[in-house]
Amino acid sequence: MSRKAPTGDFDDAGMQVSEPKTWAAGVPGVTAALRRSYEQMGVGRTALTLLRVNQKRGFDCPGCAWPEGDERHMAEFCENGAKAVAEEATTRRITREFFAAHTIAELGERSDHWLGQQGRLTEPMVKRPGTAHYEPVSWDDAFSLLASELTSLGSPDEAVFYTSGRTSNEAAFAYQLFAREFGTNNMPDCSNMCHESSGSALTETLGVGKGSVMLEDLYRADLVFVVGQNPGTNHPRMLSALERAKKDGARIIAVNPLPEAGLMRFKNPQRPSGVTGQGTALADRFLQIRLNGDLALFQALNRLLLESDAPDALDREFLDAHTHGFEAFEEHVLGLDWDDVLEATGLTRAEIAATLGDVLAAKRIVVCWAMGLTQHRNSVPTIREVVNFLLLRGNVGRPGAGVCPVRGHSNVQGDRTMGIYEKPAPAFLDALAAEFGFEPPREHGLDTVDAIRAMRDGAAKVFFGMGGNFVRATPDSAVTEAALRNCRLTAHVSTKLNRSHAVTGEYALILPTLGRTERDVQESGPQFVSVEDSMGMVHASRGRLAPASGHLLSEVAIVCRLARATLPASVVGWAAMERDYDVIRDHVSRVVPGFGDFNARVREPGGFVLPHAPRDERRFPTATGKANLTVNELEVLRVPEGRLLLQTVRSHDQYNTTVYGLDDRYRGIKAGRRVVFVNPSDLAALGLADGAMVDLVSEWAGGEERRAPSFRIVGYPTAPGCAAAYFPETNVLVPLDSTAEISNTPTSKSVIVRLEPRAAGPAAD
Ligand SMILES: Nc1nc2c(c(=O)[nH]1)N[C@H]1C(S)=C(S)[C@@H](COP(=O)(O)OP(=O)(O)OC[C@H]3O[C@@H](n4cnc5c(=O)[nH]c(N)nc54)[C@H](O)[C@@H]3O)O[C@H]1N2
Ligand SMILES: Nc1nc2c(c(=O)[nH]1)N[C@H]1C(S)=C(S)[C@@H](COP(=O)(O)OP(=O)(O)OC[C@H]3O[C@@H](n4cnc5c(=O)[nH]c(N)nc54)[C@H](O)[C@@H]3O)O[C@H]1N2
Ligand SMILES: [Mo]
Repeated sequence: MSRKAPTGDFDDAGMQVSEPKTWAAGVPGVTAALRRSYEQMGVGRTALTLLRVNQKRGFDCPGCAWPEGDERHMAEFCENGAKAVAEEATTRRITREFFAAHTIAELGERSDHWLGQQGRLTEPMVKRPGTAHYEPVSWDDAFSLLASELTSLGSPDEAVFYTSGRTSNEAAFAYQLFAREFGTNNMPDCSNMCHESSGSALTETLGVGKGSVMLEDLYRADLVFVVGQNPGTNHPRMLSALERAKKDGARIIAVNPLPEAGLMRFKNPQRPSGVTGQGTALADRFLQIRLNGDLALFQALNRLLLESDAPDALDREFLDAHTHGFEAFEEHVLGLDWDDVLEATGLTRAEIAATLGDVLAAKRIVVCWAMGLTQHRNSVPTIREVVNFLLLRGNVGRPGAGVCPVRGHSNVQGDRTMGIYEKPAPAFLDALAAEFGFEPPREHGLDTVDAIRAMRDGAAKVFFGMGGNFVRATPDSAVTEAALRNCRLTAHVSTKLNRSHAVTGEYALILPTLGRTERDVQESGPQFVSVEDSMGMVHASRGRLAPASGHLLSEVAIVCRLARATLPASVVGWAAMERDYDVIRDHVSRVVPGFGDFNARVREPGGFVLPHAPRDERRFPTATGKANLTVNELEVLRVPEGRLLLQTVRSHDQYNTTVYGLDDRYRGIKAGRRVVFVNPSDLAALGLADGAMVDLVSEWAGGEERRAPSFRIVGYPTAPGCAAAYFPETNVLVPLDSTAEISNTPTSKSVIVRLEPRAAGPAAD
């Protein structure tokens, strides 16, 4: 079952391990960012590009979805945003000679890092049946191939249209329109592996699957929880917001198995004191929780709130007027077993009681979270319990308080708003039908995990990826790769080369596209696109750099031409949409609520904010018409003797499957990625030594095992019983069928593993 890992993944020969850092950003961050930028694009282009990131007339940073706020610094970027930009604005190029020199099989043996380092894709390429190489193909021939494969399917549901979250609103709207006119809702996206659990929990409880706070709310909060999130690496600009919140009097509680540097102390590189001084201590309280302990923690806090005799422990008025389900919730939570709580969280009762003290002292509370909460089997119940916690004290729908799921990809939230969803709401489909005059399919489509199953089983035969790196981002690498190879055609719209291009169907296409940083000129003139950040702000993004090659098409142009080739009798004006993106925005303004007058409002500096009923008017568009308090069973995740609970995380030098470099500065790792972080007390108990080489073997129901070979143990202050290693190298350990209840998100943060000592050194298996 387990395919050999690519030999290129084992480039750790010079690895060095040192003490983890206790603070984030500051001068080393700026230096690291500039070094990468100079390497990739030279000094002049670096200055030109970085000055335009996130400016009101510049482009949206392709890094993360954290909002920009109204006052912008000269350089509104962070170290990792700069790396994301450099990765795209690089001056390195992949030409047809490159593909002639490397077989596809050979590319499949290279590491993610090596593939990304080759530079930007420059022209469309095809792989035909029985050939070992990609060859150049004209755009027209590429679209004809796609059209003929799509139209010869037995049913439109045999096609899968994946989206990664960098796609603009305009491209996303056109793309889902094409898929639905073609006849399918098979639109899996990266969100299925990311914040799907947040969307599911928030829609059920509050009626809107998005965050309910704006930046100003963070500044006004008295207490901010940062749960299951590593902002120092993944949302560095959030640290400035936390710093400001603190300056205005907020306390910060970090809940994490790892003492992440960015949560502990922050040196703001955009202020003189950040360059020279000690920086700001961020977390006032660090709850070093066990993996998957958060449901227990929040339920325990809820029990303590219910039992508290502080007069204002509960916001009775709010609960009476705006919530549903209090009695059942109260009865359930009062039965919570304290032994279970202590076992699940690994915290002491005193720590939880002290946290309650912070909570009772805070009038306004915000809870922020990311992948540490969303990628477990019980993620949806966990996030519902967080909502219970906020509702008890009326912390939703007023200034300084609310839910803050911090999104990943820079437009993942906007893509959903534009209809990239395998389970579209009937109202959305009605609006599409009314606007365009065709009947969209009503049956739900395939999400990411179900799409893999369908391709594996031969029920889906064409895979089309709008961005992303499907085979590396998904779990169970061997199964996913086999699923893709089982397809008749695999096609990827991409800026950079990645492993998915090397795992092909009978036919395969690489369709190279413009990035955010580049000028997009169509027949009617220069175009801009728009994105929605994590807080529901929509704004324009304009690239200024010359495109990486004269052969690139924008994502919008690719969709429109694909649609014209595939649907000759289409009722949609594809040519007009390609010519002028205002035409797309006019359609959006009539289909998607909150986008009225889109073309005018998106041209305002800074853009506009989308309506959010719970936040704006304490209106909860749920099934009950109120905010729902929910009953969530606590099942303690028990790890068998001699095993550890492993989470798969990002290093400081990667963007998901794009590996910028081999360092993880804050965690003290240099020049290597095959490391597993383990608490020294567990090492002692397991009889293993820091520095030893082990295989990670995951164990699943029915005796199934999966192996990731050759990891170096790093003794590290993670919570006892818990371990951490980087994704995507460890995706092989997560079975396709191990997913979260309701959201179907792979359980990338709870993998039971044993560490098996290796006899010799790091040779590939
Ligand atoms: N530079 C950079 N920026 C990025 C990305 C990137 O790869 N690189 N990726 C983008 C994307 S798509 C996303 S979704 C975000 C991801 O942003 P994060 O969610 O910050 O990313 P992870 O590395 O998965 O980190 C998970 C964090 O949760 C903690 N954690 C894990 N399990 C648990 C748990 O059970 N309970 C608690 N309380 N904590 C837990 C981990 O220790 C870690 O600190 O970042 C976005 N921004
Ligand atoms: N084990 C484990 N697995 C995980 C996670 C985890 O924490 N652990 N995290 C999950 C999460 S949160 C996410 S979001 C997914 C990410 O899944 P994806 O979004 O599929 O993966 P990325 O690595 O972000 O995609 C990188 C590729 O996108 C392309 N690209 C970059 N910019 C553009 C652009 O502007 N346009 C187009 N068309 N293409 C572009 C480049 O070719 C690049 O190689 O991975 C998930 N997988
Ligand atoms: Mo994500």
